[in-house]
Amino acid sequence: MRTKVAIIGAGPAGLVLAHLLHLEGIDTIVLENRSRPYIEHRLRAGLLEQGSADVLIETGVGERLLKERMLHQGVFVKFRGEMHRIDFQDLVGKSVMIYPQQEVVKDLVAARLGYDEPLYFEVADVAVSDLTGPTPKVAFTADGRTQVIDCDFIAGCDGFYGISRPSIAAHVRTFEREYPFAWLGILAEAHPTEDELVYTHHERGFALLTMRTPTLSRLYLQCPREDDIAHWPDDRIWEEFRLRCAGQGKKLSEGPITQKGITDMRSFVTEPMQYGRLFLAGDAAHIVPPTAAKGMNLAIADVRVLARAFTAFYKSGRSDLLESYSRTCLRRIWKIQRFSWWVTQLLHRFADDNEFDQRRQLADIDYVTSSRAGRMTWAENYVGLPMEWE
Ligand code: FAS
Ligand code: PHB
Repeated sequence: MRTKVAIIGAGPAGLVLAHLLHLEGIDTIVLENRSRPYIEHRLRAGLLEQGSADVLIETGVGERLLKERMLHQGVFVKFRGEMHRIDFQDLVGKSVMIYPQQEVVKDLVAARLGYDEPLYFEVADVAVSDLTGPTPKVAFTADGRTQVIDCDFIAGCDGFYGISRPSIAAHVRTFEREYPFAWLGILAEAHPTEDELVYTHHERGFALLTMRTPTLSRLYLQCPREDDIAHWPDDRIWEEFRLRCAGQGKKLSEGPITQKGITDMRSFVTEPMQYGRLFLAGDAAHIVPPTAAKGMNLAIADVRVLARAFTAFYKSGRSDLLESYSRTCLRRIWKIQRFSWWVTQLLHRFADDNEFDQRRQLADIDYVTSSRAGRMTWAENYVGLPMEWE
């Protein structure tokens, strides 16, 4: 098998990259180790920045997004039981939207299969080799047969637990921060409590009210790192949300819980994001705590940079953008790592915080919500920082 760019992983990074390269006439093969139903129903991110949505809309895969997205002009921050709105339109003239990651994946898989380019599901034993030569290879097993792809480049879009980053572990450095808590997330058949998201600081712990549709709510609460979902029957979950979300604002909207799970949190960056002809993108290269809703948006930003670099290589014979891929991505990635860490430390309870730290944290939230400059820093980071060329 032969292609220009072999893409490992059919998440947002791999599928957006494949789509952008298709539009440039650059052939690719996409390898995914899960089934199509699995990746199209896996509950992940919910919030898209305008920049990410624009990529999908402008490249012809945003029709359903335009119909079904829930556009938001701001968010609420709640602390001491008081609601404070951060108005994105007033502060930065932009908005964000709820359009679940699995819907993005469905739209891109449909497009890929529509223009009939190779996308292999349920592959196994993916392995890369010859990364520093002119023809790197990707071996994999599909339908019991081992196959090898000869290619010009490999895009490692296979997420945090994929094989791409480990394949170049000897040639990269990683930087990590773990958090002393996790998120318990639920999907509930209940209309969203408020029209916009509510980020809540409470002495019992952080809570976030978000949504998926006008009749489906997505809610998260901070829980201990090693917590077990078996310890959280539905009535305990709702009781905890009622306690943390008490105060100003509408009464918590409750309903049958259809999914629940615990996600751990980390900040993680790989430098550089490339070795030889292998390029890492998205979660394969970095992870942010989900607090600021940046994971999927960062993945799309990485492949916008990578697609421009591949296009310059094939259209103009330029390799400079490929050589500078990591540097271009990492400058923006570290700013978004900072913001994701900042929102997480601002709103979560840290068990080892003494009374000074607890009062300092409340003053921090009070400053951010009561000062226009404070609200502006939240708004300009949250709606999406500009890409290098913007
Ligand atoms: P992905 O992990 O989405 O995609 C990688 C793909 O590669 C997967 O389909 C995987 O099956 C495949 N793969 C892995 N190993 C492979 C191999 N060896 N061979 C072939 N294929 C392989 N982000 C937010 O912004 N907001 C959120 O609320 C949020 N919630 C999350 C909840 C959970 C439980 C998790 C795990 C992540 C969450 N994220 C959230 C982050 C998430 O949305 C990621 O940032 C986003 O999926 C990144 O996209 P990709 O880089 O494409 O990686
Ligand atoms: C989500 O809808 O899953 C979501 C939204 C905003 C966040 C985190 C998660 O900050």
